[in-house]
Amino acid sequence: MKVIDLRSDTVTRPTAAMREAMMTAEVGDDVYGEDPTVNRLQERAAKLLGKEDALFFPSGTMANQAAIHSLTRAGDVVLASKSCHILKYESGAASAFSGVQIKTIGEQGVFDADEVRENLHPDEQHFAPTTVVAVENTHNMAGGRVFPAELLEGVVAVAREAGLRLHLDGARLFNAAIASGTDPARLAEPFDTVSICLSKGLGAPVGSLVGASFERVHRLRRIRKMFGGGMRQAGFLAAAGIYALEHHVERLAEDHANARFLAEGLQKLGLPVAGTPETNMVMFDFEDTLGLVRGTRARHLLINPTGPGRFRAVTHLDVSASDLEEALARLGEALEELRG
Ligand code: TLP
Repeated sequence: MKVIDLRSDTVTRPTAAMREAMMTAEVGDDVYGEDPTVNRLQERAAKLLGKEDALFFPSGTMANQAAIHSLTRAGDVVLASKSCHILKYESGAASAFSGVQIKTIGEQGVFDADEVRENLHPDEQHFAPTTVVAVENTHNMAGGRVFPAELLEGVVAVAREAGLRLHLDGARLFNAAIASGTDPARLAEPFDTVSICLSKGLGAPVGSLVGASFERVHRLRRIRKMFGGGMRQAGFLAAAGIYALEHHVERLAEDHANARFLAEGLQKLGLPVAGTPETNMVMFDFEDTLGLVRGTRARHLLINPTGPGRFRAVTHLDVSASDLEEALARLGEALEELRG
């Protein structure tokens, strides 16, 4: 029985054509800046993001945390959305490595200008300075939600006026770009640092980048080395990333259509779905968390809970519409067994 894996879009394996690109990549020592394929990827990413430069990182976590490190000083407050990845899923790195406090604001992955304004601390000895606003687009725990452009505009205006810096966790920025029909550079424009992941919906095995100014990328290079992310013949990985940027961006629309199809199917099975999926994630509820995990696993269907009674199913390059029909059939069986 074929395993259908909806745990995340991180589970994809490189396609044959991507492996070919990796195998034939020209490489060099990237710590010396001499890997031509890494350099090509960085130039390409910088251009796509409308930034002066970009730097290749081994993971989205390191990319985000290096960016935060470059934007803050120990003791600063970073404003971010509830359940944001930088706080919830990065092992406490922001406090451990940068000594910053992340304060969460808003609901469902988004916040507005007023919430930023309310959290600007007066310049007085009792208060930790709020220095950064971090946005996650699309927002993972809000079910792949796109940060609404009109809200972002207000947030950016308040942040800039108060002299704050802005970071974008754009692990799934291309999903946001495709779903909203907006150029990724436009989505990235207000931010000082923008992280993107190649190893999520884009289907590369490894790799993230941070786009920023020349000056900041210079700083990030040192931070990357300090965090242990200076890689040598990384061109083999960068080649997969270039392939992904060339061939796997437009097709994200398929994943989004598949997520909507899946959401409809889940609803037909009597599972409440949290809103209509905007991108490639479907959040749904079922009370017996462990029961459903066991029932689906027994049928070679992998879906992870994100908390008690809440599940996240993610569509990606390695699941087709017919795999999803099959997934719904297996889920239906598991539910029948559980509902008795
Ligand atoms: N997200 C993973 C898990 O860590 C939850 C997933 O399966 O979705 N930013 C965002 C918004 C992310 O969703 C992720 C990974 C990262 C950063 C970190 O990327 P990696 O895993 O490359 O460190």
